[in-house]
Formats: sequence, C-alpha cells, structure tokens
Amino acid sequence: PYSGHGVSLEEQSLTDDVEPGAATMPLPQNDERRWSDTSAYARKKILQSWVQLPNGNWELGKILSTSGEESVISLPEGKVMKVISETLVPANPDILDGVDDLMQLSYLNEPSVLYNLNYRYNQDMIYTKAGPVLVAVNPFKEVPLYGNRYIEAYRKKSNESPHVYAIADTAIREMIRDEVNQSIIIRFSLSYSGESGAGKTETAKIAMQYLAALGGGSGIEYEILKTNPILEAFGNAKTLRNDNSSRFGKLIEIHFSESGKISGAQSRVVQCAEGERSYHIFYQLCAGASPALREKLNLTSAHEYKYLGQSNCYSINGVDDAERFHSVKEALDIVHVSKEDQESVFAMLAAVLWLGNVSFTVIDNENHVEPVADESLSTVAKLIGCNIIDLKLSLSKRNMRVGKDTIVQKLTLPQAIDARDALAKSVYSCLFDWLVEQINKSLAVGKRRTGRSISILDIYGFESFDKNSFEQFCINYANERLQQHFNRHLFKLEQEEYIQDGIDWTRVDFEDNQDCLSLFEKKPLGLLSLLDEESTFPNGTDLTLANKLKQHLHSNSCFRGDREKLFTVVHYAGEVTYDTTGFLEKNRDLLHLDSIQLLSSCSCHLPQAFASSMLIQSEKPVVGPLYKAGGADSQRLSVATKFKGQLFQLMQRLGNTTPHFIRCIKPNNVQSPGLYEQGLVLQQLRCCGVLEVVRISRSGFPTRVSHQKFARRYGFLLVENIADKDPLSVSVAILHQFNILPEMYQVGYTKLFFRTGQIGVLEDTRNRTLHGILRVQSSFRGYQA
Ligand code: AD9
Ligand code: MG
Repeated sequence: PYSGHGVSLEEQSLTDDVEPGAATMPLPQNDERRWSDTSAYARKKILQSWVQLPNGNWELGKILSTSGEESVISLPEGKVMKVISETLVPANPDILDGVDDLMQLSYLNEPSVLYNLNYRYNQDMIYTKAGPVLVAVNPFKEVPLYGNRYIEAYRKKSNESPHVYAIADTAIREMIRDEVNQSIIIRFSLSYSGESGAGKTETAKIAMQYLAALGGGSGIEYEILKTNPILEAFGNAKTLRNDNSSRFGKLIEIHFSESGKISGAQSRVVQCAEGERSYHIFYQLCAGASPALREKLNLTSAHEYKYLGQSNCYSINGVDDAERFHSVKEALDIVHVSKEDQESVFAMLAAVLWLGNVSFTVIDNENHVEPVADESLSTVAKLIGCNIIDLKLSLSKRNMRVGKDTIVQKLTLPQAIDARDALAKSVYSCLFDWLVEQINKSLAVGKRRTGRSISILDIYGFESFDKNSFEQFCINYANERLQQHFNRHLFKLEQEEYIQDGIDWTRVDFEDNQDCLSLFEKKPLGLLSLLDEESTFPNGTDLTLANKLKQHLHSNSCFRGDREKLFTVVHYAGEVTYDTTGFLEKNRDLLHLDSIQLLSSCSCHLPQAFASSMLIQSEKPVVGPLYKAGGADSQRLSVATKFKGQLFQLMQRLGNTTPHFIRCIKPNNVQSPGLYEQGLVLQQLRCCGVLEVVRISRSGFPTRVSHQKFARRYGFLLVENIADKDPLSVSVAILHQFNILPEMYQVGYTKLFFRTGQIGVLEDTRNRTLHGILRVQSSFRGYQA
C-alpha cells in the first residue's frame, strides 16, 4: 500500500517550503510528496532517520555515514544497513518523543507521526492533538483517564493533556463566551470492513458524561444519559469486529439554560437502507421477557428465530441480556414511554421475529408461492392486528400501476421473500424512528429554549469494501459533505489565527472536494438525480442505470465508468468502485404499497402510525406508484432523496455551530489491547485529511517559542558571550549565528515563530555541541591521566 519516497528530498524542499510573498501554494498532488517537509538544509544535519523495512514498517536508524547516493545506517538490534539516501525520512530529536500535539514535530512525515502516536499509545496516552483536531486511538481496554477526578481536573484546567473532556470543556466555554452553539464531530476515517469499532460511540458517551457532569443539577442530564442504552439496544448489533456496533448515525443536541444547566436534548438519526441485523434488543427481549409477556407475544427462545440465527452468535461475552432488557425497560420508563406503549413496542419486535419464520409454498406450475398458514403467520397477524387473509395476500401478490391501470402480479419465491423481509425491515426502522421521537418528546426543551446547545455527532466514516453497494454510496456521499465541512472550517481557522497574530502569512489553498460533491448533487445531471430518474422508469434496470451514468458523467473528473454495472467515484478518501446491482430496488425502497396498506389497515396503533409516517407528502412526483390518500396524491420519497434530506438537515444544524473535531483511530482489527499496526493506522491517517491539516497549519510558522525559553535553551551555543542581555537580543543573536534565513522565522511580540524543521536543526546542533563538549571533557580527562 505504501512505499518509500519516490521523490528526492531536495526536490521536495522546493515545493514544500513556501515562497514568501506567493499568493497561493497549490498542494502537491502526489500523495507522498504532500507528506514530507524536509528541507535540503535540514537534511544535512540530521542524525536519526526512518528506514522502511521490506514489510512496510518503519524503523528508527542512526546515520553512520553518507557517501554519494548511499548512506550507512545502524538499526536498533545492532544491524547495519546500506540504503539509498533518498529513501531515508528524517526522524525527530528525542526531546520531541511523544509530544502531545503533532504540530510540535519538527519533521512531519508519516513514520514520525506513526511513531509519536505509538509512543503515546504504549503509555495509555490515547489522545493526541493534530493541531485543532483530537486524535483518539482505541485502547480496547479500560484506561485510567475518566471519572470525577479527571472531570474536575479538566474543569479546573489543572490537567491540560489532550482529552475528550478538554474538547467538551472548550465547547462549553465557547458556547457561553461567544453565545454560539457548538458541535463535537466524532468520525472515523475509512473502513474496509463496515464495522469500525474505532471508538466513536464510546467517545460520544465520554463527551456526554462531561457535559452532564458540568451542566447537571436539573435532573434531566440523568434522563439524557439514560437514552443511550435505549438507542444502543435498538440501534446497535454485535458484529464480527465490534460487539456493540452502531448501525445508524446520530446527532444528539444537548440544550443548556441561561444558567448553564442542561435543559433538554434532541436526537436525530441518519440512516440508509441496510440488511437486517441482529440488534441487541431482540436477544434481550428473548432472554428477559416475563412469563406473562412471553405468553402474550408467543415468544420462544432466540434460537428458534431465523433472523437471529444468521450471525450464529446468541450471546456476547460478559453481557447479560436479561439484565439489559430490564435496564431498557427502566430507561423507557424514565423517558416516559407508557407501559402500554412499551408492550406495543415489544409486540412489534416479536412480529418482526415471527415474520422471519414465515415460509412459502408453491401454488401453481409457474412457481408462484403463498405463505404457509402456520404458527408464524398467525402470530404475526395477531401481533400487528391484521386479518390473516390480508397478510397472506400482501406476501403473495403485488399491485402494480402501469399507466392508469392496476395490475396484480403474483410473486415467485425470491420475490415473496423480498416482500417479507422488506416488511420486517420497515416495521423495525419505523419502530426505531418512533422511539427516537418519543425520547425527543420526553426531553423536549419546551418554550423556555435559550437556543444554546452542544451537539455531538457520532457517524460512520468512508467505506470501501471489495464490493460497494447502495449503502456505501449513501454513506460515502454523507462523508464527502462532512469532509467539506471539516476542510472549510479549518481553512477559516488557520486564516484567522494568522491575522490575529499579526504576522505575515502566505495563503494556502485547501484541497477542496467540491467537485466530488457536485458530481453527486448536480441537477439534473448528477449521480443522485440520475439515480432517481432511472428509479421512476418501470423498465429501468441496474444496467440501464449504469449506462445512463456513464453516458452523462464520463467527462467528469471525479467519475469513471467501468465495465458492465460498475462505476468509480474519486472520493476525498480515495477511489471507490460501486456496483449498481440492487441500486434501483434499494432506492425505490422494497416496501410495496400493498405492505403499507396492510399496516394502515391494522387495528394496533403502532403499525398505523408507521404506515402514515411512510407516506410522506411531497410536492413533486418522486419515486414509486401513486397512492391516493384523502384525495391528495402522495408519493414516497426515494431512499436516496430521503437520505439527502436528512443529511441536509444535519449539515444545516452543524453549519450554525462552532465545530470541534475528534478522529477515532482503530489500531488493530482484532479488538486487542496493546496491538498497534502501523499500516492500518497509516491508512486511516491518510484518508481523513488530519495530517493534511497539520501540514497546512505548519506551512506557515507552526513552531512558536517564547523569547525566554529560546534564549535559555540555545544561548550557550553563542560564541560571543551576551548571556546577560535580554532574551530577545540573545534570541536574535542565536538566529544570526546559525544563519537561520530571514524567511524561515518571524519575531513576534513575545514569541519567535518558525517554519517547519527549523527547531530540529537547532536541536541537532545543540546535541552535537553537547556531545562534543562531553567528548572534549573525557579526552581532556584522559590527557590529564
Ligand atoms: V461502529 O462504527 O458503531 O461499529 P464505533 O462506534 O466507532 O464502532 P465503539 O465506540 O463501539 O466503536 O467502540 C468499540 C469498542 O472499543 C468498545 O465497545 C470498547 O470496548 C472499546 N473502546 C472504545 N473506546 C474506548 C475507550 N476510550 N476506553 C476503553 C474503548 N475502551
Ligand atoms: Mg458506534
């Protein structure tokens, strides 16, 4: 995946050192080049260097000698290696080991960043700043960094090491100081597996914990914290890579009163269609329902349900499902979901489980099927409150509108299974939305809204699998938007800081992803519009969709048509190839009108509510057959359009806030503590643009040292003894003696501002001198002896 630097260091220095006075500095396009910041000058002075081993990992080596194109390096285990000098990457002086902000590194390059994070990780310092961004590396074990003692320390600012608490604290302070809403945006950079387990949800909880502790007192903070278990039970599932994987994106908005107390909260979820998962709540229900409830819902054990058998894991280590079920019920009490409603909720869950067990039998010689009238079917009918005949019909026939006529189509086995699963999925996803609504009602702020809030966003990152489908298409589109939000904010931030510091600065262009976003959003010839258009054509297929995209978008630089049903999008995080198989069905939403009609005919109030929530009034025809309701034509929105709507609402909310960014990093794929895989971490760092931000922040004058400190540290190197002079004069004398070029620094009121690498040069000189002094001393002693 990555190799040594293919570009000579001398050449890099030309592009990486900003020319004074240049209006803009376009970013080098080459991935490797944009990482290095070595100047030719610095290179001659370095003592330690990174060497890339054949396995791709980097190892720290000492440069013994350099002749011509080659250098001789000694590695830690006493190995000596000859390498091409150009492939060496400079390492930082030891005093920079484990700095808590990557901005402080003299040499910013991939191995140095990896090493720094690893160094800290080994000491349970899982948080590191990357300029304005907090990087959190998942420890996969309990680390002693949380709880009241820590909360207190961050509140008093007696602990200033990077932490989620510090971010939450800044958010509260800025909310009060600037009277501006704040947001804490927690993301993971790139997932190759679907379930990240990087620590986003945990991090969100840690942030909430801090806000609740500081804004507590009104009692509502307890309710808010209690909503977590509900949303997790219904929205999270055990997966291969994470025992508690969130299957939805969540924005929780916590409101504060004038006095700084929490006054309420609202949650918003962003979701796109996804295959049924075995959400925790199903196992909890099966394990924890009382005998009376069991009988009412005709519940059996989790093993009996086909939907739960798919993942073949019925329990999670160290988790007692029955106990969890009890907590969920308690939490539902706390957020005022009545006992009756709770029972309806459980009935819906049982209905979903029983639906999965509905089987079909062939009824004619054209392979049409109908559901078997067994216990599963009758239980579903009873639980949702419908006529068993209606249920049977909706799972065996489909009403289609062709022009003005309605035709009835009988279903084959795969179609019937699709219809059944679609119904189950819709019931579940409506149930989830309904619960979020109930929680929001309970935590509503009411009229005494002050308008001050802190939002916490816990959302999936870019996904790139072997096969990428409609879900990845939606998720990556969302991430493209979030990435732009991130880029633009930090660009603004950087500009402001220079103006405030009053020093000359050179503008830096950000790598913007507007082109990619336009590819998705442009009307009428963007990915989303074309997808929706094709979804409305009765004869549209996944192949006609792919061809349409290729026909209209082939000239777009972010798009590439591939063979058959494949196309590629050049995302910010890299290229992703999508397979349009299933796109149209998923976008149209598998749920057919017949199923919605079935739900609306039910005697229970939840299915009715679900049916009406699925029929969204829309002004323009969007997708799907027309449905006559109360005389008005209402259409169901396409899934992609609905998703875009949710995303825009989310972005609008975020747009009015001051954002704080946290990036979660997963150090290994096996949820194991202490294991730090360089390659995996590097992939994540490369994709999320965090180091890009550090690099840009540093392309100005990132190193800032007070006059005093500078004079104290390097004053002894001066040939001329002016140690008694003021720190500023001493500092200037040092700069002159070491020929630090004028364009490499600026003198501020109290501090010196340096370009990247400059302190490294001085530090190396200081070390050489100290070594020299020691050598002279020892040989002097030898001479005396
Ligand atoms: V997913 O995309 O929803 O599948 P997340 O949300 O990124 O994922 P999650 O927060 O669920 O990951 O973390 C996964 C697991 O890592 C948790 O269940 C914990 O066991 C572990 N974890 C994460 N952060 C911490 C932490 N700060 N301290 C201890 C942690 N353990
Ligand atoms: Mg999560």
